Amino acid sequence: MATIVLGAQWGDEGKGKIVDVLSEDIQLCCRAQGGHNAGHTIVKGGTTFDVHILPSGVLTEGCVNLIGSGCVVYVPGFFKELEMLEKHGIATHDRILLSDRCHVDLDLHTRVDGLEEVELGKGSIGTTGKGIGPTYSTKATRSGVRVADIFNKEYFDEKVRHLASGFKKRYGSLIESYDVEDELKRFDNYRERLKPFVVDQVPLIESAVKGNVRMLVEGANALMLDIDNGTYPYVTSSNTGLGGVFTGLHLSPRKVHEVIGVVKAYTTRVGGGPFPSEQLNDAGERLQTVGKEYGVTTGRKRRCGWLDLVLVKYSHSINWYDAFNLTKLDILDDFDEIQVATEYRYKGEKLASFPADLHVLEQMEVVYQTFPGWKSKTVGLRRYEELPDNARKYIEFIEGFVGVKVKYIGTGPGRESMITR
Ligand code: 2SA
Ligand code: GDP
Ligand code: MG
Repeated sequence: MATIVLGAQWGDEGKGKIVDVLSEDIQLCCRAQGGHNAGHTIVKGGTTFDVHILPSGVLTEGCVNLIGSGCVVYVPGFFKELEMLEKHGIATHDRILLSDRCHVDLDLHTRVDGLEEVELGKGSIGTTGKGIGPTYSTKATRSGVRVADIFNKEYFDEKVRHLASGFKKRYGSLIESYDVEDELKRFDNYRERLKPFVVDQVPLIESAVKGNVRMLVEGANALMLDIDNGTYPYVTSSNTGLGGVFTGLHLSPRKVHEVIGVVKAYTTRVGGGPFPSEQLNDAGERLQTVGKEYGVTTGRKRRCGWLDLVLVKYSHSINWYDAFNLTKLDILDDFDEIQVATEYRYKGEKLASFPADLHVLEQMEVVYQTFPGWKSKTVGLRRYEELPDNARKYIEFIEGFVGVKVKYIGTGPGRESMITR
């Protein structure tokens, strides 16, 4: 049976930390979608680890980690992360697996990612520039290459040359300096190094399910970045919600033990697009600086705002969370007042849910409820009873509003700074 951890907002809720904590009791930790656009930070024994394509169970001895078929993989990035682990004395062989059905994110895709951003101009999505959109695009148009193809050199080279010549026609001089032969030569190098990590995921998951292996699935990005359910087109190019787990991992929905939604105690978003509860004021700046809200992959400042429960409720109506991990509660410790978005109004009417129409999102009014702050340190607390009254009221309001129990509460970046109820 699988426990699934999913981001409930726009990402960077702190999925890496809870996955690391839960992986202690887990045999197989999996990623199902996304690529090295993700940035998951784990603070363990005073050391900070950032993983991008590797699942956050990699630091746990005895936990095998799988990059599932729905992911896109930038091979040089994969090796870079392995090297980072090896530098810390963490074993990689036999415990990191890569599905042969993953699509390969090439340097070619990265080059084109940048160009599509430039073309979009003002309405730019603000991608991580890691080639994610172009790789999922070539997957959808059936012109991409998969990890399995890497091992059939002739076929792989021909497919990549074909892809490159198509892109050269489309982008002309803009990608003149891209040399496909250079990229293919690099793959000659990777081929043998990559082989020991590659698996056929289908029988692997089948036997894991039949053998009652304890599985943990780590969502990357988050529901509001889901290509179907997020704030399209300001989204990533995969299904970051619950659905993506089943297609990306070949896992049956009947084999799910629990879905845990990770909710930051306020809201952040990195990149362009609508953000109803964004605070372009002192409160937003404070959340950004106190919360150290910088992108783990790109270093960009994250946009910040109050917790938006209309959004979290919408997220729940798609992912059906069994429990929440509320993170970064400690970041609110010094605020006199804390606001929470509880209603959207458009042309005088209350909206029933998070709207799809970007114009409505732009014009609607956001209604907030104000809570008194707790003005005392929660950093490092580990028992619910130790939390100040106002912090507990805040948590219980969230539970009541969305109808999901807050089972885990983050009180600091370290794995030990967690309240479990
Ligand atoms: P892309 O690169 O095509 O997936 O970008 C499309 C949108 O998805 C957003 N996105 C993210 N949002 C939050 N966190 C992400 N990971 C990094 C982190 C982000 C970083 O952990 O901090 O370092 O900037 C992530 N990855 C993609 C992206 O901002 C676009 O809005
Ligand atoms: P992810 O993409 O969801 O895994 O989240 P990120 O790792 O991108 O961003 C979350 C950041 O918050 C990381 O720097 C974490 O170390 C940090 N973090 C996670 N939980 C907590 C918490 O409860 N309190 C504090 N102060 N930091 C946290
Ligand atoms: Mg992140």
